[in-house]
Amino acid sequence: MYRLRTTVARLGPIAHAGQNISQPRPLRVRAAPRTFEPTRRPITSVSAEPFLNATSSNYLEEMYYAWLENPKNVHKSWDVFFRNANAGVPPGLAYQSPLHLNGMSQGAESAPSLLGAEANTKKLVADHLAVHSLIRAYQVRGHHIAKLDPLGISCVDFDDAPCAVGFQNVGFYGLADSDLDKVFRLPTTTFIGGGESALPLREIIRRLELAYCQHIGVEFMFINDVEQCQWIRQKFETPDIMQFNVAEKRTLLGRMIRSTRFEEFLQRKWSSEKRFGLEGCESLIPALKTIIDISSQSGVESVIMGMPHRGRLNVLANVIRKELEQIFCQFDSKLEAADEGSGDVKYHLGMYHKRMNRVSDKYITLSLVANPSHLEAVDSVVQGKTKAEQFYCGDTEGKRVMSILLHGDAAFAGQGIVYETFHLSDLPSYTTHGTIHVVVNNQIGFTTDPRMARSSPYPTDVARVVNAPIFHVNADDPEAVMYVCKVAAEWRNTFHKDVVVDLVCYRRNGHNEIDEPMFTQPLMYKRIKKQKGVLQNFAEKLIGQGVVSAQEYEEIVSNYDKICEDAYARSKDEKILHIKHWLDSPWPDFFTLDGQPKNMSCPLTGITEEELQHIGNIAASVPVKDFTIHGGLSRVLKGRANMVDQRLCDWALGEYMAFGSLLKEGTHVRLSGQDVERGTFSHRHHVLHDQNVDKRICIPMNYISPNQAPYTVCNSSLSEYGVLGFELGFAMASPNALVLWEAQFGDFHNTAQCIIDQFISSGQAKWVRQNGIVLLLPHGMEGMGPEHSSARPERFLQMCNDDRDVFPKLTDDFAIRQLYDCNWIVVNCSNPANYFHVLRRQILLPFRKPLIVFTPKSLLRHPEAKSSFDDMLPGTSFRRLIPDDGPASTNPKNVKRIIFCTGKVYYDLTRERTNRGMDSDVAVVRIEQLSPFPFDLVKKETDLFPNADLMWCQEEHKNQGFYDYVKPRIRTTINRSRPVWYAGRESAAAPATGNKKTHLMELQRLLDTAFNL
Ligand SMILES: Cc1ncc(C[n+]2csc(CCOP(=O)(O)OP(=O)(O)O)c2C)c(N)n1
Ligand SMILES: [Mg+2]
Repeated sequence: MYRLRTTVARLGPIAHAGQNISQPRPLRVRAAPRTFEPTRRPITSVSAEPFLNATSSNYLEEMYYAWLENPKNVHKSWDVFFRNANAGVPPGLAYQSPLHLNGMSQGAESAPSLLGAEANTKKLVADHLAVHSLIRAYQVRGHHIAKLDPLGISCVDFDDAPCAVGFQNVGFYGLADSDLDKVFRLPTTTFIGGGESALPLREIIRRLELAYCQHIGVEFMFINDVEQCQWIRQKFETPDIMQFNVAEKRTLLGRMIRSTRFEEFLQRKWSSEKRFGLEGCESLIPALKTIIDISSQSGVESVIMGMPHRGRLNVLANVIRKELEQIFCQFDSKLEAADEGSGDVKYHLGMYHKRMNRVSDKYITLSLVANPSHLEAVDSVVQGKTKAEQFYCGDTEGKRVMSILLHGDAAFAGQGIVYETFHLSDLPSYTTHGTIHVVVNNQIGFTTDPRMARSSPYPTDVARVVNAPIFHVNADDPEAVMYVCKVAAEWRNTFHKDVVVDLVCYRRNGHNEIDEPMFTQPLMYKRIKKQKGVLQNFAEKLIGQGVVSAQEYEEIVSNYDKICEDAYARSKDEKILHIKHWLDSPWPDFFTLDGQPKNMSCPLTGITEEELQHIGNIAASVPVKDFTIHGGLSRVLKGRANMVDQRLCDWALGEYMAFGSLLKEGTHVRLSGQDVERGTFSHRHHVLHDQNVDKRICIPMNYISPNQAPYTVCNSSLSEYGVLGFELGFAMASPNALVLWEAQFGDFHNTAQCIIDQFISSGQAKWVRQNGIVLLLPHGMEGMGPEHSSARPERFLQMCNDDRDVFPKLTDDFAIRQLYDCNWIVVNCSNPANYFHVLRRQILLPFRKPLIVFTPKSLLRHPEAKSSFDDMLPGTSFRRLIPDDGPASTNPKNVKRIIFCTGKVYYDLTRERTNRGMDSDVAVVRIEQLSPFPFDLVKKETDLFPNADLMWCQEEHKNQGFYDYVKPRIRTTINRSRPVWYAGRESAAAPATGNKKTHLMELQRLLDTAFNL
């Protein structure tokens, strides 16, 4: 094998050299005479071996393999050539004309007959090469002419790339009609021979047409891996490979009946209700079921699915097997909502169901992730959830848990998140070991034609970036669909890589059932109206084949109709809608049986001195032997060791303490985002790199305790939308993990806005699903210009669900109740201890809420922004508000002003206050938890300083930052008895100036305002 590789490799450059100088082969008219050199030209290094061009290299490889097996397998001329090449004869000299072989006389008198022999050999080689090219053309471009479109109107534009296949095009390859009955040896890169190694050209073409140009179009030749290509060829080229027995056909028919009759039932009962029906793509249901059957047979126990609106109810009913009455009752407008939150419409809700798979006889769990209207947004969420399930069950190769993503044609091509998700597919910390993508390609997006909706020929071209094979299939041929899905599932379970099934279909109705498609696609819809239903066609076919009788068929149909009718009758009894029944990720052990928190208290979050010391020591050391770290890093670790000696923490060490202690307590911690391993600001260094050994790394956090939970820290791809969605999905799988996503700078979160708006802030209200994801958003005005300053706190605060005008009832458990009621928690910690506590609280709470943390930049190294171990010991906890603890607090009646602030500006304010000698006049109070707003603690402060005026100070511009959120809440707290003044930057369009001097001037101005009493 090694010898083969090296020889072929050695031949490679010659081949290319040959290609460079050889003339392009002229495009021939049919059966044009072939031009061969009648005599050998003088040998030059490359022109002597013109057969070694790129097209023929596969043929050459063939010959070479055959020669390796036995030199007699090939013509003598090849034998000599390979012997010479193997012996290292330089390019151009390895080839010897057959004329000169076998000790033949080179006398002038024998020349004419020998010349004829040479010409024959060359023609033989050239014809084989031509046949090989033809086979290859089918493999590469057969899908161009496959009959994929049930309507026959497809306008897939291949930019006029020629697809010269078929009997009529043999001349293109230099073959003639007279060659059609000649027998050609088949290359090993095809399986059309079945058991035969040679076939007449006519049969070769016939078999290739069957394999590549019927109802299945296979796109795969861009895959670099030979084994994978061969695998696919074998699946589609092997003669008669697409065979189904009677039982399989009957199962398929049964599934088609369910799929079709379900939509018809809904149409009959609720003709004017939106349901985004599947009509025109009914074979989606058997497609998914086939994928699930095959996957279950190969050991998959859990399938996580994400899908858009189209056919969703049908998938719930017939794939996941949600009780029909639960679906039907959703159409009842009088149904009362039983759960908290606003709920969502029926075609967005999720589902989780464990059932027996009849084909494999094994249990399988199916879940459909709830999703917003935003098409494709759920893609990376599904991937994250899948990854988490794989992680928690130790499925490192994706053999037990897998994902299926469904797409619409317009959305798959149009939405960038699709591309971002594909790019996660092969990254070690993000791979789910292969996703099966199914595209409902109804050749329309709402009212827009594909030619206006994408620039690529197929909607699926985006998948080519990861070399995923793409199987296009005419969805009006259920057997072809079933076969393709079987192959897709086998592919995924063999290679653990993504694969795409493109169901080319049509949409029988408008975008929804009340839309009129004739306004915009009149001709298409005239055609659709004439289109016979796929079930009808298929049933007729099977009845014709005697697989099922007409009577039997009618019976199966009426049986299913009755099932629907009975469920409909039962659905009338449902009076209350439980969104909880539509939960995609239940956490049964975390909640009580009713889905409530097990208690309403949160333990204190401090840890012992020993733990602090131990984790600190780990953070300051390299826990493996013979590991050379960078000199600069040695200084960082030394600095940490010094801090531990002094019982101090900076921000990075505080984070270390939080993660380390949670890990020690058995909580998995996963930190993901761009450059998080080192930290954008070079402060974290959670992954150490050996300076002498390539790729040798050490993660000290995994050396805290023998029984600790694993720590995952992973630099992500440069994507926010994709990666945040992924982490949200990861956090969905289990409540017992601290899952954090860090933005490189806070403002970059806006490219993930869809995940924040549609899932994080409103997910629980819509889908009664809790999620404890943590967003770390570096924020702060450091004079670094508009792009890196603001994590846009105003946006997060504006989406908080607490009422600014209502002063809440202060009960003993007010703080935790408030957390329970909120849609998310927004904090801006001013010191490492508080950051430590809020991270730990996130896990120790008896419920889960998303946590938004504005994190610092310059404070990472600010000498004052350090915390003592004392603030992290048992008995300590997160401080929602940090009161002034200086001179002002000792004589509160004399205090003239309370400045409320949050985050880094606190340090500017206290420095300025001291500089001005106003420590007794002004109290500076930090609000660390902005939302839910600490009404109780703010009231304490305003009560404490009765004679002080109130001010909110922020470094952000007035129309940004925290002001608009905080001010009305402070006013509500004091019953609007005092004004709340503002010190901060003026309103502006950009978040910050790009000019350092202006920045400092603005800062001074706001400090002047703050202390202008
Ligand atoms: C991100 C996003 N943009 C716009 C829409 C509005 N919209 C809903 S369906 C639809 C067309 C979708 O077409 P396609 O993906 O082909 O799915 P089909 O409805 O044809 O099954 C559009 C534009 C949306 N839901 N999400
Ligand atoms: Mg569409």
